[in-house]
Amino acid sequence: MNFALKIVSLLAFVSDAAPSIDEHRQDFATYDANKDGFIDPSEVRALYDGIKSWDLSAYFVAVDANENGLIDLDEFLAANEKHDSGDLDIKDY
Ligand SMILES: [Ca+2]
Ligand SMILES: [Ca+2]
Repeated sequence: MNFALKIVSLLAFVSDAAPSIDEHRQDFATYDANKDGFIDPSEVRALYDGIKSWDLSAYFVAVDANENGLIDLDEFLAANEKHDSGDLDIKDY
């Protein structure tokens, strides 16, 4: 699986139709295992067992807009919005 496909699977579990904001909020809640309002690298790692460290880093570089090492709901929704419009700018490592 190449990196771009991994990002797609990280950003949307199923996306036959463009998911609604509510669905993205539910996805966020699923990712945020400890419900502290942020997705941290260990939570992504827990969901995607075996994800490579550099893929994980690249995901955070792409989504963590304020570079604090955590993904908040706004960042998650913004990334999903870009993803849904086919516009997410991620380098293909
Ligand atoms: Ca969390
Ligand atoms: Ca952040």
